[in-house]
Amino acid sequence: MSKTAVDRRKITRRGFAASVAVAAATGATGCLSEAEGDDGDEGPDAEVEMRTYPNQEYDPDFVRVPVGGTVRWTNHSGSHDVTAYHPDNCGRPLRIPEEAEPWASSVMSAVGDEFEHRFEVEGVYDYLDTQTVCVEHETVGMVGRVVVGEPELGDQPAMEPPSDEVPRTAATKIEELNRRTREEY
Ligand SMILES: [Cu+2]
Repeated sequence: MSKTAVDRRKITRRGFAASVAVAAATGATGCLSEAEGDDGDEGPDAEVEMRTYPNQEYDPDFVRVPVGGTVRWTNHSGSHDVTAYHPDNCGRPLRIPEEAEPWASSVMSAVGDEFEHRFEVEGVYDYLDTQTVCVEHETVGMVGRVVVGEPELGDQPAMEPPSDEVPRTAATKIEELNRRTREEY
């Protein structure tokens, strides 16, 4: 039931974005190929659902986007946020590129609530659900990863083993993400 609501909203928003892009491009050129229409689409490069049911998780927990690409997180169930692993956020350890700006969404509680972030700096980014009280969903392993571009893995704080401050379930997840990231290279 709620799944349907999320899907419909995505489709509606996509359709709207695509039609705006087509109208703008057609107005400028009077002619539009399908490829140009795709370029004009303002939709995200990757989409992630935030779930409480059946599991407390970001789904998928690992996405890749090009440099300058965007990720959209949409709430499926429960309430969650999307917060960069960074000392500015609840004093979490640094697990995003050193040159990148940390971000923190507000808590999203309604089905279909969305947050979008653009990634301008190449690298590996880990994020967590802080629930504004800083650890609640991290303790159940609600963490995810975005790989932007094709970074040199040896330079990435996110590729370090998780420090002792990271709760056990989240640390296990991060170790798994590190394995999967290395396997892709
Ligand atoms: Cu959560």
